[in-house]
Amino acid sequence: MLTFHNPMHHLHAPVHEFFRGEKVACFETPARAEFVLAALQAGGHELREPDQDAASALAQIHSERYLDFLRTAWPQWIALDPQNEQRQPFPSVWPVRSLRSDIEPENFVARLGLYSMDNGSPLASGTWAAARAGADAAASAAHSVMAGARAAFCLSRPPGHHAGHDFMGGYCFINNAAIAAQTMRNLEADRVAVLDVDYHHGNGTQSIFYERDDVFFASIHGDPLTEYPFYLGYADETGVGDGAGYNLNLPLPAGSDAAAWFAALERACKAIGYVHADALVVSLGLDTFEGDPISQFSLTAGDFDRLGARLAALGLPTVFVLEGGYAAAELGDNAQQVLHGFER
Ligand code: SP5
Ligand code: ZN
Repeated sequence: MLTFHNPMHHLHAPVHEFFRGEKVACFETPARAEFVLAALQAGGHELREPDQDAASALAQIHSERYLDFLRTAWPQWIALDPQNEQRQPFPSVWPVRSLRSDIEPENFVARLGLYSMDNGSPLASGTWAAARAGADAAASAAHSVMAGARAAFCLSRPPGHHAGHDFMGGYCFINNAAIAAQTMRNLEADRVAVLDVDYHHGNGTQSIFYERDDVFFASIHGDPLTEYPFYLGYADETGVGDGAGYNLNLPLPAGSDAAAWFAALERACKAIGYVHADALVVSLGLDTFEGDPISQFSLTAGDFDRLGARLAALGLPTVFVLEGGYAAAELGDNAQQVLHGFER
């Protein structure tokens, strides 16, 4: 499968995050993409660097002030103290209910809170460069499919599906799947379906398209009552306004088996048929894998092949966008299985 890989991804390399008050090593690492790149290279897939500029789709998906913040965040952090080069900024205060989110405070850490949904998405010196190049990779994959390729894979990190119109979160900064869907809309596609199979609900993608009927969003994920992102992803979220009926959440209890997962996939695929989508974006999180260190579904390599085959049967021009998946050493094989199943 034609694969657009992000040559800048390694510039986003934060060292630690927090878990239960302890500093732990980051789960979302450059090695993840390197394992996938090696597996696809070995599998004979055609690898290319991005050849499209995502600027126009970026301006449609994210707010200008959020993008300005993201682009300038690291220099502002260093300006506070040159020693910050060795430190990672984390937000410590958020504009929750009753506080004002229309104010842009001067304090950097306060602004970081304004633009973050959690304290689990550390910034690094090259976060903007890596995420911005990832948007180009997503736009490039979308362009290639609209120009006639059967499918394309956007091999990039950091991932994107938790990032909303004006916030980062869940290791995500720019919503690559939304960039791909918007790029397809800007070309020939009248309605794009985004199918999110990451273990975690794609709250950012859902919220970006929630009032739109030209992008249908469906997600299969761990029940947010117990799983991140907790505050979105419930079955009663079906869209509003023009978007009413164009959002489908299929939460499954943590620990659900492959049979339950594929039953949900069948429902999502049926819905994609009902809405007459003419193009598909797959938010391909591989953290549904049985060996994933932070997730609790139990798909195997063989199940990923089956997933790819089922998606191919939809018969739509398809862009795959890499999202999560933290069993790094197995990530390449699992991605390769999806593409193999799709192309079988
Ligand atoms: C793109 C994506 O998959 N983002 C996931 C963000 C999850 N953030 C919460 C991580 C919590 C880590 N919990 C560690 C549990 C170890 N037993
Ligand atoms: Zn995930």
